[in-house]
Amino acid sequence: MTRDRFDIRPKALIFDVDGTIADTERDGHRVAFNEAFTDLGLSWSWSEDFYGDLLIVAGGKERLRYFIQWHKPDFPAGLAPKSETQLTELVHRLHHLKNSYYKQRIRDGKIPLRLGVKRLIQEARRRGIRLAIATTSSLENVVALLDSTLGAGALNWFDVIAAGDIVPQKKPAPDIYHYTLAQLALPPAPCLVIEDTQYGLQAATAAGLTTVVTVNGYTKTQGFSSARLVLSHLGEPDRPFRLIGGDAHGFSYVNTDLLAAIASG
Ligand code: XBP
Repeated sequence: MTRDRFDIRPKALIFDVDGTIADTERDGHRVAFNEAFTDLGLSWSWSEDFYGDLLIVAGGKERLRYFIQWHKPDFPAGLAPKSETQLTELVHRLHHLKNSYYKQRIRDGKIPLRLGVKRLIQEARRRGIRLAIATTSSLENVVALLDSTLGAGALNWFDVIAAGDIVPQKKPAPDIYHYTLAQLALPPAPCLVIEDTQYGLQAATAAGLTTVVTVNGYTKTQGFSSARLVLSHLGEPDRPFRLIGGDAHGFSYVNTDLLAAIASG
């Protein structure tokens, strides 16, 4: 497939973070939450499978609050919150601790980028496609991940890093994508999104964006009917993706030519 066949190059590529750029949910946030629980003397431990169930709630603080309110875990004497204010304080304390452990894991190199992510980001830069991030995750975590996986200075490759509590409603609400488009000063049509979850796809689609989904262990059974393309991962020249849905235009890994083909409709 040659480049000249598709002349509409996307103007911006917007990446989700958790599960899309790296498997941060299973290997990062989950493990770090467990470390935070132990630190505070809580006997709670989230298994890989159970964490998958908790992912029904987007946002680390929101997920933790949901767990405490709905799963009613045991508390050691004196630590059980007695009011909404105390619950909020506990959630913030645990989340803060979790983020410290999470960033340490990132700095220790325990969470690599997913296949093809670095190559695609570098190629997009060379071809003048603008880069952005749109995530539910906290800004500090995103910064740590980009810094340690792409190298110091990589933050500057991204025109927009839209993260966490910057918008009123997290995914599946489209707020974070509306915000990202406003910051890019672009309409949705010339932009493409890479996502990994149904919530992320819902958010991007509601903002009018065309989306490629790369599934992971937690999301492979979710429905992605509004995605343009559904893949096992972005792939590499010697490690083709598995096509799950959509038209891959004969490509075996995602590069800017495939993105141009998608942007051309
Ligand atoms: C990511 C999330 C986040 C992370 C942790 O969603 O749901 O909650 O699990 O984030 P997405 P915190 O990939 O769709 O952006 O930094 O809030 O703990």
